[in-house]
Amino acid sequence: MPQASQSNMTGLSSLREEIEGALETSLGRLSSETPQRLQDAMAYSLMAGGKRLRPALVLMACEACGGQRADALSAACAMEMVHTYSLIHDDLPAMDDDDLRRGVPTCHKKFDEATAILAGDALLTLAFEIIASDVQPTSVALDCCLDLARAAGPEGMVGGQMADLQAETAGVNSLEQLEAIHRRKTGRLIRASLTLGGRIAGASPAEITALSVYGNAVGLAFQIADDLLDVEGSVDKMGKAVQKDASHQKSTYPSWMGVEASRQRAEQLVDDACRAIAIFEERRLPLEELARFIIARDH
Ligand code: GRG
Repeated sequence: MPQASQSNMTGLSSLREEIEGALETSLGRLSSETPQRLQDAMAYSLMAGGKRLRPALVLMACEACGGQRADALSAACAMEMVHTYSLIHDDLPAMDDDDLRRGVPTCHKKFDEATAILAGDALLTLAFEIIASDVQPTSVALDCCLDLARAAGPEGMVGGQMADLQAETAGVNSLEQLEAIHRRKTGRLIRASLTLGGRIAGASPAEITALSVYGNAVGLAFQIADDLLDVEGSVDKMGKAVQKDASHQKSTYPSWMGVEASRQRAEQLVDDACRAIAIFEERRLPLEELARFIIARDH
């Protein structure tokens, strides 16, 4: 198995440039009907950097299934827009109340709360507009919209965020409950990134299943890595506050099973993910490398 270090992610680095360009272009499509302040706030958060993992997963899944990357670029941008909306809203005083995100002041700090709420709303809706208008044929666009709505909505990310907020006061009673929250809050969007890429490539049902199994495992591994980085990471590298979980006595993988067992669980999940994509043969390699990067990263 190839080892992913912090620096050998050439695949991800070059995709990142392509994704940044496509994101710029997609914002450039907004007309003067969109108030300038709203455009500025959307662009501020969307273009503030970030690892671009979800759009990279869309593109890699598309290529793993034999599709053309260019056909999946709009869906990749849409996925990053939904992710960025979730970060903007999560940072608001009513939720996590964070001042720093992606190494810069959070959207509501740079602008104001109302503008940040609207910038998040605008990115979420623009994502669906982009898929509906750009993905061909229409039946595939519909499938992509459905996958994304189910992943981001009440049974997915928004539901997971609600459950997470409730758990802050009611507590978490088991590791299974913690996993169920994470599967919805972060896992579903990661899984949808893969199925969107697959659908655009015309993947078979077996290929969509393989991508979903990989997505579930990688999504959970990503969350465990995020919990570990909150314990061991630095503000400089992460571009956001760290050690927030412990100071809020939040249930996390390290708090349930300790740092070493958490790391082992993440490694086991990545192995499971890599096994699931064996059907893609040589074309599985970028996805395999990304899975290993997700738990080796320092930000
Ligand atoms: C507000 C509807 C709503 C949902 C919020 C995703 C989320 C749900 C909250 C973010 C809080 C958080 C720290 C979640 C843990 C995992 C996560 C999503 C981290 C941020 O994603 P990265 O590391 O960020 O991919 P970049 O900046 O690299 O894109």
